[in-house]
Amino acid sequence: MKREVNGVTVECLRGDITAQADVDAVVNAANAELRTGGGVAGAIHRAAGPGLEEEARPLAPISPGEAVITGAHGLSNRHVIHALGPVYGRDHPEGELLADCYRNSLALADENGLDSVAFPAISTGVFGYPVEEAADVAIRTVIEESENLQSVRLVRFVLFGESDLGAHERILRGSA
Ligand code: AR6
Repeated sequence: MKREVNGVTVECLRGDITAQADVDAVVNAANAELRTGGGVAGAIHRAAGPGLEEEARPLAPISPGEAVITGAHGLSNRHVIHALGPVYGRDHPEGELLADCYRNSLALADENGLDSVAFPAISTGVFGYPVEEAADVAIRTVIEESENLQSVRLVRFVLFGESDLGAHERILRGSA
């Protein structure tokens, strides 16, 4: 489903973050060291090839809530934005740190003149953030930031599972 907010299309779909060839940047649910990991990070690094880690490593370490931008190497996008989500129950305040991931990633996309950016559900895998809570933070933050964006016109949430998609759609539908 899609909604337009302040001239920005916000959409949720089920899919693989490495198969979003029509967006300028994909966001990586990164680790602090910006190394290949599991989940989203593993999939992005595998698809991008070793050049991604070579470019990203000198930018590490990053802290929870922080984001950095690199080229996309073997991926069919222009950039990868690497954001470190909070570990649920460990990094506090987790809602604020998760919102920072979305804010900082959108700011980087906008500063780089990008039109479109795709996010996975940051922190909801290995980092243990309950998906309904994370979806609420993610969608609320994107909607809040939409009025500040100059260049970004499409924000896509790419959800791996049907129930994750459902959680995001419910919140997007219900948001003002
Ligand atoms: N496309 C879209 N979503 C995916 C994909 C994919 N290819 N693969 C997994 N997901 P996670 P985190 C979903 O664990 O919680 C890594 O090892 C997944 O089902 O990738 O922020 C890093 O190296 C879940 O809903 O990210 C870090 O150490 C969501 O994406 C750590 O895990 C995020 O899952 C980051 O943990």
